[in-house]
Amino acid sequence: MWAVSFMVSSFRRGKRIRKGFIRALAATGWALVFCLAALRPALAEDVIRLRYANFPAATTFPCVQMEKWAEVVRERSGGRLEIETYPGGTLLDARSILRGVARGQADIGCISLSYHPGSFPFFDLFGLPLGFDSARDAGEVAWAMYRKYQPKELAPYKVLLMFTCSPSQIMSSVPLSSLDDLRGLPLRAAGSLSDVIATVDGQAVSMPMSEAPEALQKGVVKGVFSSWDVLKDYNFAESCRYGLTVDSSVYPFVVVMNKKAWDALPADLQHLLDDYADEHCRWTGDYVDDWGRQAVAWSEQTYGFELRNLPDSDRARMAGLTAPLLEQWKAKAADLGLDGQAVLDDIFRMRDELKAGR
Ligand code: 3IO
Repeated sequence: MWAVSFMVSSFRRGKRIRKGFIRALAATGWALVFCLAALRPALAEDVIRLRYANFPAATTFPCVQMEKWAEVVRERSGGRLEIETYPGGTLLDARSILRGVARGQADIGCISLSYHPGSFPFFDLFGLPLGFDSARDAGEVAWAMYRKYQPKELAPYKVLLMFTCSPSQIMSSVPLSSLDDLRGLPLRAAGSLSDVIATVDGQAVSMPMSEAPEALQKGVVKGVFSSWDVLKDYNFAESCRYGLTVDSSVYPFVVVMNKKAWDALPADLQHLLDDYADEHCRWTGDYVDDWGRQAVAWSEQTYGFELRNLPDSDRARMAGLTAPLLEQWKAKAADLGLDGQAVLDDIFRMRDELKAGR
């Protein structure tokens, strides 16, 4: 009998101990939940996920800046903004990103404005020869002009960023040393930069950069008119063993966001993105300028890439031949109700201030 009563009492004591243990466990659990809530990145439902579409290969500068931006906004938002990046046309390709962002197939998209002839009459100007010697300066001025003139062509979007590539050069599978060597040479370009090639009697073949590797491989083009970074990032130096430094125009880029997606963001996150924009545009310009120089050195070492400089007399000739493109742009600006010369004066003033500051 005594044995049975002992067993019952110890069973009750055990039950009490077990109850206490469960309570302590629950309390610790709740404490943990509160701690995690205080230490955002927190509960999954707080995180806003945005889809960011990009067209060129992941190695290229437009995608490098995308990853950098995603990382910075995740950090600065304490994990509340999560950017899902889609490089290399994995969500939308070069020709469909702009429409895709407007329709909400992507929240954010990186656009090379030159791929949309006629759609960006104001920013067509930034693909013409404006005398910039770096992406850093060209991008800073483009971004400043966007904010000052707020061109209607970008009104359907929230513009997050603006930057450009470095001044365009010619990389080719045939040796080049003068402007005359460009006559009839099929070169990959786009938008205003195709107009530049046409004025020097080259044969511009317009296509997005993402289609250039195949065109080069098939021999549809004999070279590329763009900045040096692609020699390495697309391995163009393998087929383009010759470079001609012409220091021509830049390709302007814009990073746009779907307006509804933007309006749905909490105000503090909107401010976070706006506050970071200047710094990021400058970072991108510096990155591509520096990377382009490294790409030339790499191409020389890896493929014996040969670099020549367009002679001064040809540079002057090229400037003369392309000058009418600026006049044509001014005429189009007048149709938009803009004083084109005033815009150009603004650009040149800011360009020279930046040059003087260096
Ligand atoms: C460019 C575009 C995609 C990837 C790398 C790049 N480097 C320079 C450019 C500019 C250009 O040629 C273009 O088509 O936007």
